[in-house]
Amino acid sequence: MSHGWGYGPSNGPDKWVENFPIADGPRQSPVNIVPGEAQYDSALQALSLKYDPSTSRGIVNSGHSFQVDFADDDDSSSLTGGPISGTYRLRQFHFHWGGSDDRGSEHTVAGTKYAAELHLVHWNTKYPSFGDAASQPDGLAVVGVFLQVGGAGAQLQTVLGALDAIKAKGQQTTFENFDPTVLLPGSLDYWTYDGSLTTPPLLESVTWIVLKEPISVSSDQMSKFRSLLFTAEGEDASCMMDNFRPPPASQGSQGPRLLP
Ligand code: SG7
Ligand code: ZN
Repeated sequence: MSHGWGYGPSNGPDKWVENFPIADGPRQSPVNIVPGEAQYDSALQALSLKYDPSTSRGIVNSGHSFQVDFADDDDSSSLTGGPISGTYRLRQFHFHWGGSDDRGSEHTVAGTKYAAELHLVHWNTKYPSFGDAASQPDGLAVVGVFLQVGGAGAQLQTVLGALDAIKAKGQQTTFENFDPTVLLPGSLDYWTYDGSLTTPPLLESVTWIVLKEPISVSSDQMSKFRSLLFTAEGEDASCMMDNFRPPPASQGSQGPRLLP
């Protein structure tokens, strides 16, 4: 993995352990969620997501995905309730997707892969900054939303419309007045477990909150995701796709606790 991590045969998920030994750690993500094995926890609260559109700032091609960044200097876009204590601020959202519609999500549900997965990344305000929180066991909370191929998602189109301006790695543009609430499904029912970042450095700092209900995306919209490039301007173009870490092939009996 001499040229940095990625999603190819020489630097992809199977190789990450060489530079990031925590890849074999006890609370790694993603996982295959087996609904029948999840345990109901009556103590869990409803999720409360309150987002202020005035906090959206910009959209950037990171070379691994693209993300929409938010101002996080106050609590105006934040997550409370659900499995977490205190307040977690929205930092960014991004997606993972496949090279075809039959794969792309990181979490799977009873082995089922979705075409893509949206991640809304929040950090615990008991720490001074996102950077400090990212290495704490209760530092981050990521809400995962599956994208299922069907009718076009009208709200998703606002995001996809910005991608022409950030085709290459490192490109960015402003993305203002966007409320990510519009990307959520009707029901906020969720599964939760303690896990990790799904990319290097794979830090075991994430409370995962995976929504049960998927949102809809058309096959045409999925093609738009794949028009992005992993590569910078001037390099040999490589289309951004299959930028997901799959769950482990077999999940040991020490697997995560899943709660509905
Ligand atoms: C994506 O997923 C990016 C990363 C993110 C990573 O590659 O959005 O964000 C940045 C700033 O590069 O890493 C620390 C972090 O948020 C992993 O996030 S994930 O576990 O939710 N998939
Ligand atoms: Zn992610």
